Amino acid sequence: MEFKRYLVTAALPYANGPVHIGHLAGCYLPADIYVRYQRAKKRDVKFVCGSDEHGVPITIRAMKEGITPQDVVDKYNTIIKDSFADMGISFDIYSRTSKQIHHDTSQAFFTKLYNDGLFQERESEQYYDEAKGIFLADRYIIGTCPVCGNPNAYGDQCENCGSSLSPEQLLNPRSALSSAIPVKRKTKHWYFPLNQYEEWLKEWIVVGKKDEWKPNVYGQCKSWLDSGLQPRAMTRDSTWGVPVPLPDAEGKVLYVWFDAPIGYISATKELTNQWADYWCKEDTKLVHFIGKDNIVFHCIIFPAMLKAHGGFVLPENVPANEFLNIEGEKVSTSRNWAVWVDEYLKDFPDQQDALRYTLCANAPETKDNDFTWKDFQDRVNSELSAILGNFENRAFVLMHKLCKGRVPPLHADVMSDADNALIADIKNAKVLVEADIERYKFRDALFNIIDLARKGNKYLQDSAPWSLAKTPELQLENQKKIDNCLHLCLQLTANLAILLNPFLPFTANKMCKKMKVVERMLDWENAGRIDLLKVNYPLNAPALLFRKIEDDEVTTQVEKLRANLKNATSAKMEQAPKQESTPEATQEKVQEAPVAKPEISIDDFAKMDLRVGTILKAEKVEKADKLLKLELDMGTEIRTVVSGIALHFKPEDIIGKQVTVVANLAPRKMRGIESRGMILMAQNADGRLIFVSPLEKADNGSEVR
Ligand code: B3M
Ligand code: ZN
Repeated sequence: MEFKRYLVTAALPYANGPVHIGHLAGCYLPADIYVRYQRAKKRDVKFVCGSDEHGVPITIRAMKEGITPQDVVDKYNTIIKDSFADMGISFDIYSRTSKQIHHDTSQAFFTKLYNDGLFQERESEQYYDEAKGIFLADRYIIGTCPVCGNPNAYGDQCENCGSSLSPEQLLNPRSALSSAIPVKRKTKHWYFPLNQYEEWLKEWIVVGKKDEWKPNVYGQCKSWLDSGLQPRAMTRDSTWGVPVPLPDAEGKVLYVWFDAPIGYISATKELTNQWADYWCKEDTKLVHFIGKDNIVFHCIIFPAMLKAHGGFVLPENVPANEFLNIEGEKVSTSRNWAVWVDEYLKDFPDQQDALRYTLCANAPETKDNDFTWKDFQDRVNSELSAILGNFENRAFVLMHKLCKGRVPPLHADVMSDADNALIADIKNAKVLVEADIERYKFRDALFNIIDLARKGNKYLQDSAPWSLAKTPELQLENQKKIDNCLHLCLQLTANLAILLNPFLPFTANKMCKKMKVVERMLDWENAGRIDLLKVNYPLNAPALLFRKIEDDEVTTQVEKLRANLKNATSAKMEQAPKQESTPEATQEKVQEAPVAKPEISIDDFAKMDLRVGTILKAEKVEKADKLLKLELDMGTEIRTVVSGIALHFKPEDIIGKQVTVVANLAPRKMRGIESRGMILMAQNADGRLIFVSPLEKADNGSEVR
């Protein structure tokens, strides 16, 4: 079918904690790439998202923090929204399910199904926590999984074996809130007859979507359908959520997985009066980007709801990603084993594209993948910087040197085979990248773009315009060859900007500024052209597109992860807790003792040369917001030490301080500065740093033993 418009959704994150880079890699970044590409193709596209502000994860977070659910969602909605905006995730709207428009829309949806006589009203016995006075559905209840024996399975799912469960199936059930043994109480709920849609779903998915959907998505759907669908309760006993719009439904709200996907519709309504075009016209392509834990809700339950309601389009595709692990371990929000987007942005301001690049190049598209800080460094330094940045920079430098800072002409009479091959590569890259993006293969697309830059580097190296400039007797002929080479390198640079734009929008924008072209040049239709930069057009001076990631930055981040882990397990989440959409969130972890280092002998200690020194000079290290360069008077010599304390002290405030120095630490280069030694600091529980100084003035260079 020829689609007239696109509606792209990204899963609504629970507003119960900040987002981590696994969320970005899982759905927000691929969705953003897809949308930016559609916009560049000038297609009619709307990109909707918002905070999921209902459900158990929010109320549990509120109980833990001792604040109201409203406080929880207000706090995290802002943090999440800002993180997305700062990372360049370009939603047309980022809404919230607590908005009136969403309450109205989801209640109207429920009412329509109710009036059509679809719901089955059932009274049943459900687990109830007498201590807390609350019914225990979903993740409020924990017990042993009947399938795999995991003692911490949830009332709705076992995260260990993936089985979908109901609270009644759990062995030895206990309340997640009080650990009390629950009792049974009668309660009434409205059930959606999912079983009645089984045949239709089989037809739609197994027959219709088998070859289109990713194997992981199709596979999960198939196994759900094969094991048979059951009616599912679409209401819950709670005071937090969208109230059930019926007269006899006091204390009942819509099940969060009933109202949350309707949030996509409410957000579109809030965005545009034309919302119905996007939701009801058959020639809309609806695409849901999600993580793998949301597949059943988007591929089975929500489509059945839409079908039951009638009048809505169904998702054309649901490209779900797998999970991203961190440094070889599963992300765990309660153990604080995660890289939080808001913290990344504080540590690496202006490095959005470095992260976007790494997360896309290493995206968990077909299997779980691993993010490591070392890999981040390698990708940035040896791909982004060494291939792409290097090519662009060389083209600019040589054009300024050999072509007077202007776009040189292309001389048809001296075109070489290599020139023609490069032109063919440029045209071909567009075709490849386009096909990859249309098939949701964003890793391959990015690889093909970097590969084009790699070809550019090789072409430049083989053409060697700098050596052509050295033979004055062939000056005229050679200048033509130089012109051709740099003309094509610059056109290639313009093409790279277009192709990269959906992936690395900040970089594409910088490239446009350097080429002095308006952003309209980035329209997709311009890709493949080799007349994008006009002959004789003066371009801006060279400047590096990317900076390298230093070893000490990697060390700092890895240490930070480990320190967070220690704090989370020993302080048991005293500070603001993080995202709690994972199961362990509702469990109280057994308190671990702070990690002590192994015993050492006096000889081990004696290996250290600790000495007193005085800070003579302190200055910030350029482009490293954490580092100070210190000059220390060590009695017999002046030493340079680079120290990661810049966020804690102003340079002028620490001059004259006496400090303890590890004087025999092997020298290390940080940001090109050789650091000889390390100063000792104590760190308070609140993170504050305090100098370890002698109580009285000591001689510089005196030994500390
Ligand atoms: N909030 C689950 C999650 O954040 C849920 C997604 C809703 S999408 C309609 O993993
Ligand atoms: Zn299990």
